Amino acid sequence: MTTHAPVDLERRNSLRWALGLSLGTVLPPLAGCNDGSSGRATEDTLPTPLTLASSNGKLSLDLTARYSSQPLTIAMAQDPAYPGVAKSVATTLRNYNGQYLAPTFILNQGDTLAINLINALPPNVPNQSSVEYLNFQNSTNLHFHGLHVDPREFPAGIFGDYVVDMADAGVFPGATRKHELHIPDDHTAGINWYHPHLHGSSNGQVSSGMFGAILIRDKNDKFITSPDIRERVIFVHKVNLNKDGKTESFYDTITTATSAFLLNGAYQPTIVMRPGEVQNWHFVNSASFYPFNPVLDDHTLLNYAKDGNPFDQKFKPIDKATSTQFGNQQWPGNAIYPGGRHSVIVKASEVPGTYYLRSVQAPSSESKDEIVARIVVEGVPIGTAIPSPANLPRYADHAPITDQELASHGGKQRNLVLAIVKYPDDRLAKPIPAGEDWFIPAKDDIKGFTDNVFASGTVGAKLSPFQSSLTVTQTVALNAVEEWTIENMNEYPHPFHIHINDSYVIKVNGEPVTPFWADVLPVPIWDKATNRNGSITFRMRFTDFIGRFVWHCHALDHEDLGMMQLVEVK
Ligand SMILES: [Cu+2]
Repeated sequence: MTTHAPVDLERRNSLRWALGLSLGTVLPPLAGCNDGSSGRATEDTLPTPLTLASSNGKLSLDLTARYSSQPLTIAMAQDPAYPGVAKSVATTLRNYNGQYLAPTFILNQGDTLAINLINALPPNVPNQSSVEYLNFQNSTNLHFHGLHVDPREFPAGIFGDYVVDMADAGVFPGATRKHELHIPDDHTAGINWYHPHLHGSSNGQVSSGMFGAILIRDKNDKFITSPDIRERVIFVHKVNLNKDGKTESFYDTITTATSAFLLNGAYQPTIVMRPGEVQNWHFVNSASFYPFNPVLDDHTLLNYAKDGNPFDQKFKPIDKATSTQFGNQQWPGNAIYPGGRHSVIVKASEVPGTYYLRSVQAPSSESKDEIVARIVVEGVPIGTAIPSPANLPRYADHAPITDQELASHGGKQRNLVLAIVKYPDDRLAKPIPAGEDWFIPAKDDIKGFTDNVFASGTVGAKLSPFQSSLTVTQTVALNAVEEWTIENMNEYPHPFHIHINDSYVIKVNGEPVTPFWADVLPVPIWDKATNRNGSITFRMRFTDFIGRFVWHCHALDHEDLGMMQLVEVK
């Protein structure tokens, strides 16, 4: 990968101070090394997160959750036209380090990431909800989505990728938590991200803007070698603002109108490329519910990694034709569901002009086509070669999981299901545990959510929501290899996510697909005509780490309402 000289010392030192950065380096924005002599007339307006890199194997910093105020230009309609109708809104939102865009961390394999998570949010507001566990909107914690690291608090007081907090615990306003993560020497190179994961407050906090990227580098990675290839982290996000420009409560996240997509906080920004230029984009969907299904007019996006997992030395081309089709299935497998990441190579047309990046409607999606960015191709042509997919790195722990390996490592099969059911329903476990509110009461007047129970469970057994229970529902032996099938009882492709270990997808609706590694999987929807649940089947290696972590729906509103369960590896 490209390396860059650090920014000048004075600026770096003041940034270090402002960031509470004790070990590590502030890098200039991720970029290729085009020097401005390219004859560009148009300004590139896609915001760039600050980039912090490890030095001597360590990145150590304070990450402070607090409110900050900034104007955001947002549009409420998903506009298929450019420019869309947008307005500037004064917002006051929870985010990290007082910036709408949190820093990107760059780490090498084998590095240590030490974070002092400081909760500088104001006290929790009592009685925002009659559902007790939704009253901790300013308590928080931290998840490192996509990292294969220790999930425990070990030793005492030092937290790994630990999210096993009760809703009324976690990191309270005024409290701090120390995280220390050791990235394995053979960790996959690619895009991951960090965000809060406290049951009940994750949707409000992530919606507000509490998220940032983590790029893992592999020094032996030969895929991108040209310094002319600009790398960009692109968070695709939607906001839910109340009349005061805030996202205060869980209710604000589901009872206010959802904005059109913002890219790194900007509405329909302009990305400038030279004719023939190659760029490397990492899309991260940090929206709560909606898929991002990218199509660039007159171009093919060369998808080379899903969820930070490089494909097996080939590209998956993304264009209008592939946006609704996955193999022979009508399944939104090419769309980026909440939590998911696509890394793509894009080579600008040789023909100067304006092209539009769209999020097009995915199968089984409520979203509409919208223009999310303008791509202006201008200036002096540059004939950058497309990196060869034959150079995509391979990792031993992401080798295909064969039938033989599965059989020789336990090979347990589990059938799980994600479900929203209307209360009461015989499929739900009964009775309702004392003191647990299982569903949104009608008196809270939440359109569409009243009496819905957001649950999950084992196929053939009763369903239950997570709520405040920290009961382990699946126990796995360390080093086991298992095959899990996740079913979906609804008409929304709940994006299944499991922490710590990646999934090797082998089947969709029981039909074999070209296998691939992922950590966010939209599960095909329930089929009305045949009354059959949709399903996805994958294999997992439970290597390296014991401890408790979660699997859940990454539509964070569903997660907060209970569509989550605990797994323990021991
Ligand atoms: Cu869901």
